[in-house]
Amino acid sequence: MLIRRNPSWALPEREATPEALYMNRRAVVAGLVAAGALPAAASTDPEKVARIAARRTMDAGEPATALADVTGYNNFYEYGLDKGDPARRAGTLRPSPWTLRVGGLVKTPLTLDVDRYIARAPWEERVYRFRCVEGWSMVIPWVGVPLSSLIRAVEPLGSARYVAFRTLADPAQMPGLRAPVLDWPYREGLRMDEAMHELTLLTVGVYGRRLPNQNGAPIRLVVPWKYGFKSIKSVVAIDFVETQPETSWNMATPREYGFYSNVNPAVDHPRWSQARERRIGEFRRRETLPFNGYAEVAGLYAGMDLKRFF
Ligand SMILES: Nc1nc2c(c(=O)[nH]1)N[C@H]1C(S)=C(S)[C@@H](COP(=O)(O)O)O[C@H]1N2
Ligand SMILES: [Mo]
Repeated sequence: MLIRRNPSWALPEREATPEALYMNRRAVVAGLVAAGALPAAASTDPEKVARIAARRTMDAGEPATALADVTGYNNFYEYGLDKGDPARRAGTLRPSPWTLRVGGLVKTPLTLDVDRYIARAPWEERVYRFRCVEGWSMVIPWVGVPLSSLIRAVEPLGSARYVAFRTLADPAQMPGLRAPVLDWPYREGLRMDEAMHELTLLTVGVYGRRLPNQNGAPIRLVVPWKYGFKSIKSVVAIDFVETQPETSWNMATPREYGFYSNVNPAVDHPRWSQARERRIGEFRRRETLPFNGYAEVAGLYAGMDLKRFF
């Protein structure tokens, strides 16, 4: 059992019970449902996806975005470029069975059967703010575990300085691969200390259920202080490497999308300001906060020029 510090974002123990209502439905209650005893996700309809027992460990301090928006307004270019395409088209993704390979510069490479992993891990519910580089944002109750737990299990070598992530690239399951919008497979990366940060979440669920396909079933990354495109979906490979890995958006438009892509209202996108954002469900735009409000990560970048390493 992990002994937890009490960082700013942690819930006091007395609030860790689900007083929260999601829309009109009750939050998932820890222990109510035996995770793993349920059928796997294979749906774009969030209501048809199996529940996961999770303990809420973190609250964003503001209401979650409506389920219909979280699962209906998506970026998942493997299914098209329109926000509604993933919900309409990702039914062809087969998230079960799913194998995630973790390797590279590690002592103990690992091949995960994701269904079994979901049945076994001590899942946490964390309500994070989520800011897309396009200027919209949401508040999303994810179900996941710190990626650090998986990293520790594979015992990275001292030479491992970055972590590279890769999405499935199967044209039979992903019609969008026919269009050369990005250099498929979708790839992302983090520096080792970013990957080890307690906020970096290896995510298998949303709103107390397994991820609907359009949200990156069956397993994805969520890095809440970075622009949304760093939160890579439907991951099949995680590799520990020595040098900064190539990442899809950076390869496509290096002037617009840096490797770090920390949310930063002071660094504009070349084609628009990043000073403000539209929270989906609200009308007025609100100010964007440095690191999306997760100031505790600032130490990761001490001494770095964040305009240069954008
Ligand atoms: N494989 C893959 N991962 C991806 C994307 C994508 O197109 N393909 N889009 C990214 C972008 S731009 C965003 S904003 C988030 C959206 O996540 P959501 O649909 O669950 O809100 O996924 C990110 N992960
Ligand atoms: Mo995004």
